[in-house]
Amino acid sequence: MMNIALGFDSNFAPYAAVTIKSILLHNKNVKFYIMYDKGLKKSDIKKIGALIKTGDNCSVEWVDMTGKFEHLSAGGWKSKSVYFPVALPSICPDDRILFLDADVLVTGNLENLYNQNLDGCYFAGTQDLGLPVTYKENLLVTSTIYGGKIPAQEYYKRLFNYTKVEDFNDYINGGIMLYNLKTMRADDIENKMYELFNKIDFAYNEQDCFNYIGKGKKKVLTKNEAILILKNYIIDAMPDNIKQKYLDNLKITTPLIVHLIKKPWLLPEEYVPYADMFNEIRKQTPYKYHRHKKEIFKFKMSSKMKYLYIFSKKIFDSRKDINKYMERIAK
Ligand SMILES: [Mn+2]
Repeated sequence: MMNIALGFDSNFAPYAAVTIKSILLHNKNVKFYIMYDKGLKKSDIKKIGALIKTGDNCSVEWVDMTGKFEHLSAGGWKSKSVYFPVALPSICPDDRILFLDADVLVTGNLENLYNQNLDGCYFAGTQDLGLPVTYKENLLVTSTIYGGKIPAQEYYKRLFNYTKVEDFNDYINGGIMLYNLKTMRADDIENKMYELFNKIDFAYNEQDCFNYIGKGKKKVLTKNEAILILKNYIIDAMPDNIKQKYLDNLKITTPLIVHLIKKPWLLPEEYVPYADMFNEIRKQTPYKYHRHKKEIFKFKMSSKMKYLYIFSKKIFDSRKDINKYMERIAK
């Protein structure tokens, strides 16, 4: 049996359904832990619950997180849902759980990944190839402990003692994380993280906090296990060695887990790797007719200033588009 956790609201339910369906297509005996609060409608709970029931020996535990993080003093703009994964050690009594963002696709059987050796580690995850860009470009990040906006290099120097891009080699992206709950509980990581949140306003929320507390106790997944799909402006600004890593990741035919940080439903006019897979799986969910408003093309009709709305049928996924994309980002 595998435990898999997700947390989302009604805005993300249609995409979470794709993540869940992608898991069900290749895996059986999964227990889902779905964390939610008042942002998730009953109708979505019903739909997602019914979808999970179609899986082979799969079940779901709905975990109501309402009010759970009232004692945490995160910046007012932050949704409390950023803390959902932090609470997993006290939610799931087993030794491990796989947390996935609701913008993730699973392409195969997760058992080997799930059961890998995690001795001495709190968690395993994929390297975040976006943060080295933020660091190299010295972009402003927000952390109120340092008076609001602060250049990334100064923030990571003060907090993490990072001094170069290579220090991010084991900086894990929070969207795909395999937790060693046993070790985390033994070291009381959950409560230590709550204490940290009250002391430090992390720029990248729980992701920064996990990396901070997990120093020396993180395992980086291989590119066959998990990759990220990043936005074009991040790829364009990548240092050469990071860009090479990213391009190598894209050459993997079927990484087991794909995190769509560049979301096909927000950029229907652009080529997004794995968009065709996303669209295929979406057809098999209760949300098959749901479209984000950005997926609806708007055409101006003649001079009468009327608008014609047409559902976008095509997400650019031909070989030609892939080649064009690879050429463009390789520049
Ligand atoms: Mn994500």
